[in-house]
Parts: sequence; structure tokens; C-alpha cells
Amino acid sequence: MRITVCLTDNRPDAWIEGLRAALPEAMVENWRPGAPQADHAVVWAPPQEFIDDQPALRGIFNIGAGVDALLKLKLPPEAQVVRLDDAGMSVQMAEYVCHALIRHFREFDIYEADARESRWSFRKPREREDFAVGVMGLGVLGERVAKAVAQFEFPVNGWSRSPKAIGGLRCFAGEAEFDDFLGASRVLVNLLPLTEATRGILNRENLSRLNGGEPGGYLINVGRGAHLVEADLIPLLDSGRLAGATLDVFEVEPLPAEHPFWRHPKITVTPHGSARTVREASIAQIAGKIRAVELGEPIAGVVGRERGY
Ligand code: NDP
Ligand code: OXD
Repeated sequence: MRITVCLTDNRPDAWIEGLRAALPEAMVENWRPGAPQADHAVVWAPPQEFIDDQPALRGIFNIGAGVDALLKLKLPPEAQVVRLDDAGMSVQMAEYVCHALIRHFREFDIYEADARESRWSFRKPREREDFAVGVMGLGVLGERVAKAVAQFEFPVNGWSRSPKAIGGLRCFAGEAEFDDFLGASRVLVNLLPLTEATRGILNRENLSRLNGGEPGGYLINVGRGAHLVEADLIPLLDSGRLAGATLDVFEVEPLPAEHPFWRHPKITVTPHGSARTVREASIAQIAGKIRAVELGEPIAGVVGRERGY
């Protein structure tokens, strides 16, 4: 069995070494144009040239959860596309979202500003019942995040494509229940995959529906930058319709130095690091799946190419 590795923006050496150790029966090599045909590929954002050069691939294993960059390519029709299934990301995502939520709810941003001025001043406590959290996407990451938030006794709503019943959450599903989900939520957490159905979903109209249409909504975007219509955000913040936003993902990454999000007082920017790929756990997961595929066994995390995630 031959495995080819093509990792844009990532150093391949440790991945190759790890895959060789986990799959000693396989030939694992970094891809170069004209390389021998491989059975499986381990990839991150590969160029079309790579795919065109490897038409016989049976499995394409993405080293991230989101496959939007991969599905933009013209892939071999028979190849199975497989995304990372947690592999150490969900706990990081839960930490990130709980931190952003609690920082906003407890007004730690204001205490930080006060501390810079040596000002000793209490904020009036706020009621968590008034800060219902809505999690868009109840998949591997969204469900873990929703359950972590529920531990802090915030009311939690979740929205997914198919109906779900998850203890401690009020679950909404599909377009028909989307407006009710938004209206019932004050803090919106986006953990959707980027697909044709979800691109631009964080727009003026939808964000204005938060909190029953009253001002004070808050956005945490950890999905993809193209979920947000960036031009709509600053007017919503400046008019007070939204109280703030924590953004980890952007239409253009790295976020250009001149982008107004960097300097807006109500926006917190992080550099697409809310849940990083954990190399050792990911290698173990991918190697296990490759071995299962070779034995004809079913695996989790197979992407539905027609639905886009
Ligand atoms: P999953 O595929 O496990 O979950 C996706 C969820 O979104 C599912 O609940 C699915 O519904 C729901 N969904 C998809 N399309 C729609 C739709 N049109 N309407 C309503 N719900 C929809 O993905 P993960 O949880 O593993 O990851 C989610 C995303 O997080 C990734 O695609 C990636 O973009 C992003 N991500 C960001 C990272 C970062 O560092 N910022 C790190 C890792 C991931 P259903 O359950 O019905 O199928
Ligand atoms: C992912 C990411 O999709 O890092 O895994 O964004």
C-alpha cells in the first residue's frame, strides 16, 4: 500500500514519520509531481495539480475537520473523502467558546480595561437566564461545545440540519426552525461546515434576529470566515444591535493588517487557532481508518460529497 502526503502550509516530516511508524506495512512519501500512484492521500488544502497527478486515489484523508477547501477541487469520483473526527479538537473548541462566552457574560473585558487604569469598580451581576446560547451545528464539535456551555447553567439552544434530541439542550432543526432558534438565542456560536447552504448565513438579517430582535446579541464565529458577511458586522456593532464578537476565522487568512476587525473595540480576533489539529492523535486516527478501509471495515467521518460536509 502506498500513501502520499500533501500538506499545504504544514511541515510534512513529522507526519510522514508518524504514519510510517503507525503503518509499517505502507510506503509513505511526501508528494512531488510525477510521484508513483498512491492508494491513499493525507492532505491539507492540496492544489488541484496534486489531485490531477493522483487519479487512482481510493481514500483522501483530511488533517482537519472542515473539508470546504478540499471539496472545491475536482476530486476522483470514486475516492472516499474522510475528515478528522475530533482527534483532540472538541475539548479545545469547548475551552475557546466557554472562555469567549464567560469573558463577555462576566464583563472581564471591562475589568481588564479598569485594571489598566488601576480602577477598582464592580460590575452589577447579570442573569445567565438572559444569556441563552445558540450553537449552530450540532456535530462532533458543536455537541461537545453545547454540553460544555450547559455545564455553566446557561440556557442552550442547538440548530442542525436533521432533528436531534440532546439532553440539556433545546434542539431546533432545518430552515423552518431557524428563525425561532435565532430569536431564542442571545449569544450565537457558529460551528457549521462551510457549504453552499451555509455560506453568508451570519448576515445582517439573521444576526438582527438574535435575542428576540432586541439589541445585545453576541457572535462567536469559529466555523469559517465565509459564514460571516464581514461588511454587515461593524454596522451591527456600531448601532448597538450586537454587543460584540469573538472571531477566529476570516474571509481572508491571515487577516490583513489593515482590516478594521483588528482595531474595533467590540471585536476580539484570534488567528484560526480555536481548535488546532493534534498531530499524534490525528495520525493514530488516520492510520486506524486506513487499516480499517484496507480490511473492508466501515469508518466514521466519511464526507457526504453531495451535502458538502
Ligand atoms: P460535523 O460535520 O460533525 O458537524 C456539522 C454540523 O452542522 C452537523 O450537526 C450538521 O447537521 C450541521 N449542518 C450542516 N449543514 C447544515 C445546514 N445547512 N443547516 C443546519 N445545520 C447544518 O462537523 P464538526 O463539528 O467536526 O466541525 C464543524 C466545522 O467547524 C468544520 O466544518 C470547520 O469548518 C469548523 N472548524 C473550525 C476550526 C477552527 O479552528 N476554527 C477547527 C475545526 C473545525 P446534521 O447533524 O443534521 O448533519
Ligand atoms: C479544521 C480547521 O477544519 O482547523 O480542522 O479549521
